[in-house]
Amino acid sequence: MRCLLFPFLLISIISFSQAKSFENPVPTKQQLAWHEMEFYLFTHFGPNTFTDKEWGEGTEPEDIFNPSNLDCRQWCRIAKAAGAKGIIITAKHHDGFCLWPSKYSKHTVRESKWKNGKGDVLKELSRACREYGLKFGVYISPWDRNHPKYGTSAYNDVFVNMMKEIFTNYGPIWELWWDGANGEGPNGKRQVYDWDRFKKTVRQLSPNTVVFSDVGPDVRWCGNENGIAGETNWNLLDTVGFTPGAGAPPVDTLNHGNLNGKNWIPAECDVSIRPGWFYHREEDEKVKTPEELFQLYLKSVGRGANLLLNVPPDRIGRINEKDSTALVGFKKLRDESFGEDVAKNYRVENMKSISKTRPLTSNTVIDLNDFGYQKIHVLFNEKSSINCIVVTEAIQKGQAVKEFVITLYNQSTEVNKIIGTTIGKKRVLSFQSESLTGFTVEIKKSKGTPVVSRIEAYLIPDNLIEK
Ligand code: FUL
Repeated sequence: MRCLLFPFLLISIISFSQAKSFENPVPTKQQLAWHEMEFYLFTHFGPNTFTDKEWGEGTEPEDIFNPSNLDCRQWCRIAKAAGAKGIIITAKHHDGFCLWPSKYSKHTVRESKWKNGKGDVLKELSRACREYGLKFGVYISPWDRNHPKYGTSAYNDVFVNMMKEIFTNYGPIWELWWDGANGEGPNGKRQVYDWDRFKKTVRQLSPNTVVFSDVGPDVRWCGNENGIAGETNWNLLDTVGFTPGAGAPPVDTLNHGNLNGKNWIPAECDVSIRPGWFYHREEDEKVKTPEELFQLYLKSVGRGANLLLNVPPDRIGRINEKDSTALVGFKKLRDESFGEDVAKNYRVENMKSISKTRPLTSNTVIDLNDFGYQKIHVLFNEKSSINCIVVTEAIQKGQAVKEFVITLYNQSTEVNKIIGTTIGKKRVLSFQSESLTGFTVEIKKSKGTPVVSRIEAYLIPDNLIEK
């Protein structure tokens, strides 16, 4: 971060608007905590790591899974160094191989050579996450290309029992990831998944777990695997008549959410640091750069979604140094960019009644309704260069902002206007750097009363401006 003086900022609220009543879904306390996670790692690991496949057939001999020196603590050290707040692992991918010795399958670590069949990746990773203060999450694929019962109703019992094992033996599980893929099993049949039963099982066993699928119930897929949320991103989704997988809403809907959606189901952006989800040595030179990861951060977290970044361990069972170097570089760019909030000392002031002046800290909410105004004026007491503004809505009260305009000023001259739609958990806007005396944030359209909880301003390296 370039060194900046801390200008004294004054915010005055200068235009009036009326609150309207409207249907207003709000996040659960588990979802609110999930929003705070922002960025965490995904780990694809299993037989595919050793066969160089992306989708195993389910017929691979168990012995193929044999990491020579699995080190889940190394994964956690790297996650910490990257500023990631958790790790979600593929406990079972589509090939059906279980990274824990499940009683409900004969295709598991127990049948492999690894540690003479005594190994348990979920045990090692859940412990390491606890040790390093990371949240632990599990991906368990309903599609199973190995299980003999797949394609019959008995398989739904198997899936429920596997989830029971996971919650009982490796909890707390912070996020559970249900992939929507529903291909054929070994008997050529597709499974009819009992999603309601699966959901009830999780709620019963672990009410604090947030469940991801294309359509929630708690977190939705963002509609692509490139890590990019819609610029307009509602945390709301209508789910009646939809199911995960082929029965999901169109990807465009998942990407943007539904403006008037009935349920709070925010978007999570999954993407791999490499071209594939699993480790392939020939992709060692194709690891995303810190700058590319920063762009993804702007297009996911910067649009109010969470970023789930896949970093696959290799055949040793460790994260390759190409990936860890990129991750540490990514963290450095975030620290340099967002280290010093130029706007951190600003005050909210109602021009009509000076008695409403109050300092704005991270815990302060600017309830625009308190003031009866929807335009916030940030005045610098001396000219400052900025190229990035971060606005936050108080989502615990719901999501309201439909359209806003930021106007940059040099004295009374308008320098630039930035028009945006939704804000949500966080909206990061970057632009050509300008020397300014202030800016306004004006809420143009909203569903009911918008509540802005934070405004920050930064000077980030020029090459990091959103492309
Ligand atoms: C997809 C799967 O088919 C991929 O293998 C990968 O796990 C990705 C995260 O989800 O649907």
